[in-house]
Amino acid sequence: MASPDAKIILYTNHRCPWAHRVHIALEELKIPFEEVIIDLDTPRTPEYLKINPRGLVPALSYNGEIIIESAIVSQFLADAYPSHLAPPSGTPSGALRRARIALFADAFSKVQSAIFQFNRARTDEEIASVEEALVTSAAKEVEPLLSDAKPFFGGSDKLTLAEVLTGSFVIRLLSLSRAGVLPSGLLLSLAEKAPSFSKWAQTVAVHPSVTSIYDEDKIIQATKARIAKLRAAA
Ligand SMILES: N[C@@H](CCC(=O)N[C@@H](CS)C(=O)NCC(=O)O)C(=O)O
Repeated sequence: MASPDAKIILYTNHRCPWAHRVHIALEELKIPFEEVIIDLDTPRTPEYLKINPRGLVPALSYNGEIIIESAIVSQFLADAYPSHLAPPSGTPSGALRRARIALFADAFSKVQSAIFQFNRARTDEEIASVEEALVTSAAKEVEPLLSDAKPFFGGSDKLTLAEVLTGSFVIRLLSLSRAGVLPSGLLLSLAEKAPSFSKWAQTVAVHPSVTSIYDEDKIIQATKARIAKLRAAA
């Protein structure tokens, strides 16, 4: 178990869904941390590039040791602070559950990439094809893995590492669809073709650790602006 007195600094930006993963983990684990907001609208400073040479957020400093990449940071926190998020991997059953969570995150990544493809779709046909790809991935890849969700992954009554890794994308999927930034029929198609996914997503999107740093209005405006810019440039 990590020291409760560990000094944790999270380099983040609240509009970033990857950084949002780490916020969910820290919130679930109730770990105190210092937050440093990195301005993503200007080039990274040499100081920040020393912390993360990739220039991306998030980065986490744990007693001065830097960890980068949101999935790795989330996994590190789940390992260092044993909790309801994931069992220790040192037993066969713990290792198996970890493997199930890793597969879930892998399956979800197909839905995740479709969410981003909407940004680049310009014509109605392109939008419809991305929508179909998203619903198909949710129905074929993710739905079977959520058949025992209760309401969270693997029958858990508490949020797990599976939701830490996916919650920031789930909340965007739901809120951007409701705001009409993503196709408004998307949620209905998901409810019809991927009912377990749809029910799980609605629970995840209102969970306090998932909503805690999510500024819906700002994300909607920023996403609209980004789509308009990409389409104008295309
Ligand atoms: N694979 C990285 C992706 C992180 C990422 O792409 N972060 C974006 C913000 S959402 C970033 O820092 N972009 C730098 C920039 O926009 O210049 C992770 O999971 O941590």
